[in-house]
Amino acid sequence: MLALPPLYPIVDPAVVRDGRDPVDRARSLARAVLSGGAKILQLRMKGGPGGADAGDVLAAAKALRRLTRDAGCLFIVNDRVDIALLADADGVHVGQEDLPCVEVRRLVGSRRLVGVSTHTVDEARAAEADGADYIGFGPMYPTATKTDTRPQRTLDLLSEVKAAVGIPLVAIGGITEARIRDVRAAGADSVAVISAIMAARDPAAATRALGRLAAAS
Ligand code: TZP
Ligand code: MG
Repeated sequence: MLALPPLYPIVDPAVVRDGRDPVDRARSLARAVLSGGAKILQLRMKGGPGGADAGDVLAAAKALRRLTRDAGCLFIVNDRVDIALLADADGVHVGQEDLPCVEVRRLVGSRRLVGVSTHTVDEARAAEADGADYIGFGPMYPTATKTDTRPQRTLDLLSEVKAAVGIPLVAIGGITEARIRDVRAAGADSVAVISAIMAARDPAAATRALGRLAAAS
């Protein structure tokens, strides 16, 4: 079975609006996360109205692929199977509203990882049956990063979902230093973090601190 690093940082340049080009921002955030010791990193750059152009997402993915490869870090692309393949990512992460897991697996083959966001025991079981390598589960706590989330999940439900599947579970949503211990104790194999790293004054230090806590709990 896949052994996921206990901290799963997600680089989302939209969380920090500093007037810089989003590709530059993604690159410098990824550098910081890697210098903080990340062993897996996901690029999340949403498209659509007000979002990133596909060309920018591809450019960022290619840049992050180079950086993660040099650092010995797994690289996952959110949503976009095409961009994951073009950038030679190690995997792709899809939600319930993206392409179905079975079809994603057909496209990426067995060599790349497929992660699927889930919110219920049934979704988690279906993701595993459809060939996912790991599941995301959340949102565990209030979050401003994703506005179209399902209602907050409980730690008890996390434990139930973890017991229902044999693949690793990554908890997500509002995870901070103060919350890592509870989420890990409930059964999360890994914790995905966006704003507690992206919006930190020092994203490298935040990654290091969160990574240490995640590994110790
Ligand atoms: N899926 C469920 S909650 C969430 C996603 C992508 C956002 C998590 O971001 P943050 O800033 O760590 O709460
Ligand atoms: Mg998605």
